[in-house]
Order: sequence, then C-alpha cells, then structure tokens
Amino acid sequence: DGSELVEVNNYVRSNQAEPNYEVFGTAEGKNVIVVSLESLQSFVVNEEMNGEVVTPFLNELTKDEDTFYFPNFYHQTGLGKTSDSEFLVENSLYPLGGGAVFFTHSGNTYNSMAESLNEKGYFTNVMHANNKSFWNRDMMYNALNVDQFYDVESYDIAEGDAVNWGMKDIPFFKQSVDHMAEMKQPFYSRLITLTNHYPFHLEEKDKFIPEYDSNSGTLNRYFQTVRYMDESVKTLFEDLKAKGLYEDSIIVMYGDHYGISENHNEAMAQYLGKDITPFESAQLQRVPMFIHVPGSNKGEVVEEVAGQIDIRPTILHLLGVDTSKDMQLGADVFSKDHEEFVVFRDGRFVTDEVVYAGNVCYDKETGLETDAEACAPYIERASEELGYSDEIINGDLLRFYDEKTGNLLIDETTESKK
Ligand code: GP9
Ligand code: MN
Repeated sequence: DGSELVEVNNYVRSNQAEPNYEVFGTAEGKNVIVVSLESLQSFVVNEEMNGEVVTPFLNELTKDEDTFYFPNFYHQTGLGKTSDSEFLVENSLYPLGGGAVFFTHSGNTYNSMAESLNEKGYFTNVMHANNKSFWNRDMMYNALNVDQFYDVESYDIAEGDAVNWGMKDIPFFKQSVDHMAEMKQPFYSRLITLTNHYPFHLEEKDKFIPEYDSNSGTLNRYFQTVRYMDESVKTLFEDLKAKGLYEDSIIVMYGDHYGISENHNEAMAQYLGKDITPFESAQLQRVPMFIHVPGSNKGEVVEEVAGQIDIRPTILHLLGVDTSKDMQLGADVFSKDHEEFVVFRDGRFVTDEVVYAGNVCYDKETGLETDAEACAPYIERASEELGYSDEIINGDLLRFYDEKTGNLLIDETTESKK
C-alpha cells in the first residue's frame, strides 16, 4: 500500500543537498549530451603504458578550462553492467543486488531524468547501435519516458564500420551527431559506446598504440581499445563543432563500469607495480567523469569523492532544474552539502578518509588496514541506503509519490493503524 514510502521519504528529505548557486542554472536551456564510455576505468587517465600515452584527448580535457574532471569518481553497478549505469544516471537510485533491474523492473513507475527534462521541453533520446531489446532497453526506455531510442536500425553500418560487438565508436558518433543535427532543440541525448568492450578486439588500422606485455591478453588489448575510444571522443567533439551544436550543448561523460575484472589481478599488479589488495580493487572501481561546459571557463579538477548516483542531480542543477522534491539517493557534486560517501552495489564503500572492502577498514591515504571504528558508522548507513533503494524498486513505490508536490499518495488511515 505504499506505507514503506514514509520512512524512505524521511531519509531522502533529510539527506537533500542544497544547490550551489554559483553553478545552479549556468547551463540552463543547453542541449545535454551524456556519453557512456564503455568499460573505461580511471587508471589509464593521465598515465602511460610502456611509454605510450593511453588517453591523449581525455588527458587534455582534465586540464581544460571548460571541463570539470572528477578523478575520485566511482561506478556503482552490479550484474546489469551498462544498463545499471543507465539506471543510476536516469533515476539516482541504486540498481539491484541480484539480476539486472532493466529486466526485472521495467514495468515500474519511475521519475527519470528524461521525464524531468521532457517537462522542461527537451526532446529526450538514447543512441546506441545495438538491438533495441538488448538489456530490455526498449521496454525500460518506455518506463523512463525516453522519447526516442535510436537503436541499430537508425545507423548505416558500412563495410569496415563494425568490429567486436558491433558498430565502431567513430562512425557511431558521426552518425549520432548527424541525428542530433536534425533534432528539435533543446535535446537530451544519451550515447552508449561499444568498441571498448571485452574481449577488446580492433582491426589493425585502429590500433594506435601497441599492446601491453603481461600474461593477460585482455589487459594487453584493453590499452589499445581505450586508445581507440579516446580518439573517438576527440572526433565526437569535432563532429559537434562541425554541425554547430557544440556551443549550445554540455557534454557529460562517464565510465560505465570496470573493464578489467579481478581475474586479471596478476597482470594489473604488473602494470600498477603493486599488489592488488581489496583496497586496490576498490580503488580500481574509479571511472572517469567529465562535465564539459563550452565557454564556461570554470573548469577544474574536482577531487570530491562521488559516484554515478550523483550524476542526475548534478546535471539537473546545472540546467537550473530544482530537484528538492525528487526521490533520489544521490546529490549534486557541486553542492556544499554533497557528502563524500560512495556506496558500491556490493556494500563496499569509500569516503574521503576510508575504504571499506573485504570486511576490512582501510585508510584511504595509505591503503593500510586501520581501526574498524573509522568505518563502523558508515557500514550501517551503506546498508540502509541500499535497502531504501531496493524498497523503492521492489515495492514499485514511486507509484505512490507525486514528485511535483512531494506528496505521498498513500492512505493516511492505513499509516496511522501501523
Ligand atoms: C550492449 C552494451 C554492452 O548493448 O551496452 O553491455 P555490457 O556488457 O557492458 O553491459
Ligand atoms: Mn558496458
């Protein structure tokens, strides 16, 4: 009957972060282009592999005057991989602990970012050159109020334009921008890349750097496909400029989840030059996040510890959209109230001071085991947050919530009987 929503709502209201009014609304009315960077982890950014720069374009962006770069940003996905990251971005809720929420709960009511932006007059769409039913996207996008899904049918995949899982990112970006040029503005387009996906295969002519030399072919090839991805992002910026869309858009890019699993720890240890402890494994869950606002001149490296759940309120506040009534578990990263506390889907967590992984409390600075007391208060908070999110999804609780007024649509008499 929705009565569980009372407690969830109290929790959400007491954890709201006020916008930072120096940033709020600074991108009002702009097109929003959100790019999911397949399997991109932060350990390659601003680093070299055997003397080769792996992400030259992204490295430039980290220093760019129009770009906010978040080096301490974590993915929060589970088994639903890419689709879980989409769920986090659209709903600012956690995906589920078992199974993919895109499959199990596509019939729910949601108050997605697409829906909020629809109401602001945006044309909302997702672009991804794969079959529309992969990850049950076609069904879930209906529930998320996405106006249009540009799936594989919307792309012309010429000879040589596909590798590995499908269309290569460079032609994908090009044709996606061609579609954008035809759209009614402002638009919100979410682009999902594909080339940097396990098992990381490329054609010879797309290999801009050599492979790495560990015992893991997967890690060895990963550097090459990441290098290709970097090139593709560079072409995306060029394509947007060529079509005159660049100045009126903000570009938000994030790594969707890890690409290198723990099966490759020995090779990772070789690359990083240190053992992969549970602490290091947790730190390897960092994925790059960029917010590029052309002409803003406000760019900087933001060290704040944050996660994918924070993307939605951050974007909405940049656009000047109030989120104080949203049923969300993330917070605007620019807000003074943003808490440095990132919960992973499996219960691990990171704050500005500690990393909790493998049931051990680590000092974030040294990576050494520290007093359990330092983690204790957060352990309960972490499971509480995940629990509230699960309750919302499993109980389809947003059915009982009016996000315009903040009213709970539940029978008060039922509530008082409890
Ligand atoms: C498939 C793409 C990749 O459409 O999103 O899926 P993943 O395996 O990364 O979840
Ligand atoms: Mn993915």
